[in-house]
Amino acid sequence: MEPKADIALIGLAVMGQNLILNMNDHGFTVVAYNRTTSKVDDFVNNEAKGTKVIGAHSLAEMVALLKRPRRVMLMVKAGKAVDEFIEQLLGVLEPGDIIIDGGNSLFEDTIRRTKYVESKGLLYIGTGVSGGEEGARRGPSIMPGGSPAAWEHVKPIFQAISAKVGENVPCCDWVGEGGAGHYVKMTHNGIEYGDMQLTCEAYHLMKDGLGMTPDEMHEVFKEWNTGELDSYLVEITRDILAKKDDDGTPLVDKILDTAGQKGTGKWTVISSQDMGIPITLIAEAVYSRCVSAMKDQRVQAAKVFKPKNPKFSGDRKQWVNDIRQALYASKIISYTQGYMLMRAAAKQYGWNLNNGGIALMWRGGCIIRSAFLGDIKKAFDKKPNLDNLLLDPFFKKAIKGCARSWRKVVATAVKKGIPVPAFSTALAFFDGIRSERLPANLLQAQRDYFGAHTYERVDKPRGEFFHTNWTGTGGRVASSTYTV
Ligand code: 2AM
Repeated sequence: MEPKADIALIGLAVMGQNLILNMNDHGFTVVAYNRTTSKVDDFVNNEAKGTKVIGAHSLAEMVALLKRPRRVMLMVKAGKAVDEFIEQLLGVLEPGDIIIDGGNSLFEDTIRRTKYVESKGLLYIGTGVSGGEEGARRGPSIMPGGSPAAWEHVKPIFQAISAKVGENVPCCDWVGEGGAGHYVKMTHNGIEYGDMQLTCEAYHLMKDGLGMTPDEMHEVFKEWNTGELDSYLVEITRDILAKKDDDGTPLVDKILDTAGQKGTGKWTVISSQDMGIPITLIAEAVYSRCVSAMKDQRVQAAKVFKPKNPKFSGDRKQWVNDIRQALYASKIISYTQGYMLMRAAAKQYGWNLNNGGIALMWRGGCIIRSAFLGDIKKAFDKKPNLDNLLLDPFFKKAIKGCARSWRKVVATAVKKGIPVPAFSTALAFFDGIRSERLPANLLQAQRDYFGAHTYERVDKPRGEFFHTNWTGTGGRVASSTYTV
């Protein structure tokens, strides 16, 4: 039989199934395969009934159905399963064929796999796919990286099935070489942690500081969703706050306040530590989930240290406006930090990152989709290698406009004892990054004092290192300098 299928997809869990149906909707012929082959029949006879989807019961059968170069996409559990399938596929595919991993793989695995698959003469793509089940079915954000030569072969399929913004612009573009796609997806998840924490802090301030009800806060988020905070997360927060339990009371009040996490936020923070990049807001968001999980300890400590009066005084409408601006300013800081991280990773791993394209890929389809990302895209369109998002004229003006409210909200929350780790770390970062001189001169002196780590001087060229015998009793030998 003449090979007629455009792509094969392995892994028939819900994301895989939905991507197949999405591809089918866009006119592509897809071969479906799964380790447990009974799921192939289940899928073809149920969800995929009446479509052009072809079920395969072995990898050999699957490969024989594919047009060249063959495109095989894995949507299996991250980790061992991906390596095992790559090994099996190398046995049935040919040079020039393309293996795509669309799972939530760690970028370091993707770097390794790209090199390995390329060493066998095939091409590899590791791609982030964001948007959950619904996104996969109707249009996800897709962030592919790997072997650049593979892009032209998957581009028509990926861009057809991806989310669209504006005048049919796909939320999918080439991200960069090696593990770039999965790195950008990981950073997306980290930023998602940050955005969620920021909305939670705004909610906390309104709830405890202003004594607002979920219905009142529903109205606030509804209004916020029409302005510069227009985003999927603000939209779902609006809807969550309106949802009633069976007894007619707000469901949100009945939900236990301990957050879970799957690990991609943690990966982002670990990578930032390796790279020496301060993504303080994402780190606080990850740690805030950890604090939330310490419910028993919190209950104990609350008995001893309960704040006396968390209520803010003054005009409630004005406060809500101040909180909105504090949230917006903090969000700008979070994305500034996220882009700093991706920039450092690109340098470290030799990726030619498509900065504006990343904003566009996140603009629709994924959890952090927002109008705000349109403004980030514009900033990178103007200056593709923008060092620091804060220095873009639009964001410079936005931050300056929010500064007063931002400080007022953080200062009052601190005074009243309402925790705002993300709002306040964002402000601390802002004050740090705009300080021409920080107290690290003293820190260097301390390091030199106890460890002979040396220091540079303001009155000498950079790169010249000095050591002082601070006590008159130490030796003249300095330890070697290093930077993280
Ligand atoms: P299964 O249906 O045979 O379990 C999500 O779990 C998807 O990943 C499923 O399609 C599942 O296949 C697949 N998967 C998980 N672990 C796997 C492994 N070790 N080898 C092959 N496929 C695996």
